[in-house]
Amino acid sequence: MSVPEDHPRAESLKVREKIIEGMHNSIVAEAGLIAHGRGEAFDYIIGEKTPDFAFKQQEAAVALLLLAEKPVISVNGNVAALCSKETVELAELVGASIEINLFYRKAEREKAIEEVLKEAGDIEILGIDPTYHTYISELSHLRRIVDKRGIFSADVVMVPLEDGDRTMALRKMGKNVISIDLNPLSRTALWSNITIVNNLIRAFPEMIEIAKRLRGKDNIVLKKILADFNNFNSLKETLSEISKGLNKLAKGNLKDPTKKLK
Ligand code: PTJ
Repeated sequence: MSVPEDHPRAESLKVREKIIEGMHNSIVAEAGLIAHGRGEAFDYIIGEKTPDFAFKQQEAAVALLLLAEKPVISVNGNVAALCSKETVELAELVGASIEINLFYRKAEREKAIEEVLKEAGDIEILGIDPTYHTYISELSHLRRIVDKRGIFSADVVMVPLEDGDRTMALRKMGKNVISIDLNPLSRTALWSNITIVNNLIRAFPEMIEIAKRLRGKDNIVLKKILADFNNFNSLKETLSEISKGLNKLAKGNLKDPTKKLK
């Protein structure tokens, strides 16, 4: 469907269309539509723009990616449909590998996601060649299949838009996990080393700009950014800022649009 430009929620509808198109092209799982809707609800609450707390989370995440010896960005259907170009650009800037890792794993989806990533840039895509498959023993579902050259041997794994048990398993394997999740209360959010509470459609381009700024910096500068960051405190700050915003609305900032009718 083409979205009317004068629709008050045109931008949000365009993103929805990308997800729906992704589902028809086998990139997005059916459940990915539900996940997207959950994300939309949280995004509404943070005002559909990047809050200050998310800028700090994004900066810490980029510092960790730049300091990593073997960073990997894990891609699923929603990420591929919304941010394939940005995923490739960020990976190139921070020297990360890209690995496809799906909950609803099907060869057809892997192929479609690989194609869209390859269109975005000439980069090797891990996770789909069975020669290199190994398993995360803690997991019983299909996300357990990982690439020996990628997630399995990585020191830092970025998991935008994730279901929580893999994050827990990766942490138990000693890996550092960066997640992007609009729900600050999810298991993914609570178990990550760095949780970015932002929409990935804003987080990725902003992280690209941060990576360009931090790339040439000394490791001491990057380590200082990380030392100043604590994920649990950051999540508490996130919840506090969200509550403050809602309280302000409740106490008078919410404008009654129907007043125009009187
Ligand atoms: O592509 P697959 O097969 O790997 O399947 C992926 C899905 C999305 C189906 C799977 O990972 C899943 O079920 O995820 P959940 O458990 O629904 O979690 C998704 C989380 O991402 C929720 O907390 C949402 O609030 C959040 N979310 C959704 N859209 C966005 C988002 N966070 C950031 N940006 C978004 N655009």
